[in-house]
Amino acid sequence: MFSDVAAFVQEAETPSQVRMLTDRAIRIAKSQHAVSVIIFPADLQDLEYEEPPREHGSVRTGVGYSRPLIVPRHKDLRRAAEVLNAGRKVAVLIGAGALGASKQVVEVAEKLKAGVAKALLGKAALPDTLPWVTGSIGLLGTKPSYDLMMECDTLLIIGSGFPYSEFLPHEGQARGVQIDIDPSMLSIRFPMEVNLHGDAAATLDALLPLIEEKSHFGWRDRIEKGVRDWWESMEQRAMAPAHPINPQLVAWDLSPRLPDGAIITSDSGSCANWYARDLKIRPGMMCSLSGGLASMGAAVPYAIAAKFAHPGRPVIALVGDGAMQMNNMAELITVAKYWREWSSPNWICCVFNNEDLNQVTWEQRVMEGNPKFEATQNIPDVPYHRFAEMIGLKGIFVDNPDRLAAAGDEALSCDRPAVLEVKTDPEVPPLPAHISLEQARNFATTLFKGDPEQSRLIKGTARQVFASVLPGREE
Ligand SMILES: Cc1ncc(C[n+]2csc(CCOP(=O)(O)OP(=O)(O)O)c2C)c(N)n1
Ligand SMILES: [Mg+2]
Repeated sequence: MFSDVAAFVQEAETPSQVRMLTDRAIRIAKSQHAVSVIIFPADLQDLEYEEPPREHGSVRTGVGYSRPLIVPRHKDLRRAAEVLNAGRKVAVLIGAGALGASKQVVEVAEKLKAGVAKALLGKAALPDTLPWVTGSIGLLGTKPSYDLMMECDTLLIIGSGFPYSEFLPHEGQARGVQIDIDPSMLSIRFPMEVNLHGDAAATLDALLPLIEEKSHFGWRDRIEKGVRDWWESMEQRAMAPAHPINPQLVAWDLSPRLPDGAIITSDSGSCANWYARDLKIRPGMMCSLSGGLASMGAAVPYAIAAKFAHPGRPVIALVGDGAMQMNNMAELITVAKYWREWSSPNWICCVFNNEDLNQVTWEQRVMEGNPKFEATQNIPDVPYHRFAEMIGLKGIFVDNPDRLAAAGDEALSCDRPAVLEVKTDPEVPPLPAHISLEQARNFATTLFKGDPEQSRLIKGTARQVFASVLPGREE
């Protein structure tokens, strides 16, 4: 069960193995940034501990691990600098590997007059308040990130394994440099000219003196205009009327309300789109979600872990109702058990109650051209806020957009953890900024195949879908 996700999985069979298993598990977990699993059978737990004997077939182990600083050789840094210095339209893509290198990424982007797009796990690596940060990339990404990649002549990837090639430049369009601490990730997403195996911050520190400051601003100006236009269209999308509440409005409205130092987690589902696109991260905030596996059910456990690691900071989990029913509701009981131990009680679970497994409903509409299949997609309407009250947390319910801001403020200033349940509209499409024409055609086909929500879809938010593929038409 664990082998898919763990770098080390072993079961202890005798007490004398335990020392070796523990020492190895910890060193592997720390050195490989990976999960280690040791299984202790119940009968072994009843036995006395024994040191391993010094004899054939037995091993003794020691403790300790210090991370090395891995920096590429000077000649390779020079090759990378040559590529970056020659570029006139540089795009940077950052991922989780850039989380400790924000300062260096800003410096390199400023020198190169580049735009920076962020893979989902790198969302907190740079704030969205910088005018040349184009936001998320990919299916959950933004139009300026897409344009950045389509129009650049040079691509610098820092600490990201973002895999979707249709969102990266065409081969031959851009020259590439990549920095990654894991050499097995180099040049596997785009054919790179220079592959740098190294720690992101240390490698950029070594590279920066070799980078020439660019003096032409045309590319940068275009990026910044694209970013400004994008945020405007995000605001319009969030303000579009919906039944009853537009889910984009929830994330849009939350952004300026987020306290400094807030930690945000998201579940997998349509809210991951709003988290990726609408939520504006400021300096000092942290955020995450299940990025590699895109597994439902992570938001509340992640938010609990965040609160144990940083009990004084406000923590907010964004969760779909399907993910609540799957496991996150039960995890609220964990919150009820522990919250009094936290130095600040600010912990919020924001539930998007749309009575639908909405992300998949839309995937089936857009990717497959299938209408909503109600038997699998509809889910029961559960009073999540009342469940919260039942177990001693605060429960807040809002189904009127005019009440949303006040409800958010109430949740953020509460004297205990709160469940903020928002009744959201399942017919707002969580679609990429640039859906392909084929996807749009598939979507149009569903309308003729008898989607149960057909008439509302046609009248309502479908305009948002087509606006992104019909040139010159903004919703
Ligand atoms: C464990 C797991 N099961 C299934 C999926 C596929 N999946 C992704 S999103 C989603 C629906 C999520 O529904 P909900 O939590 O209600 O959020 P919504 O999309 O409605 O906002 C499903 C089934 C997954 N990612 N992980
Ligand atoms: Mg849902």
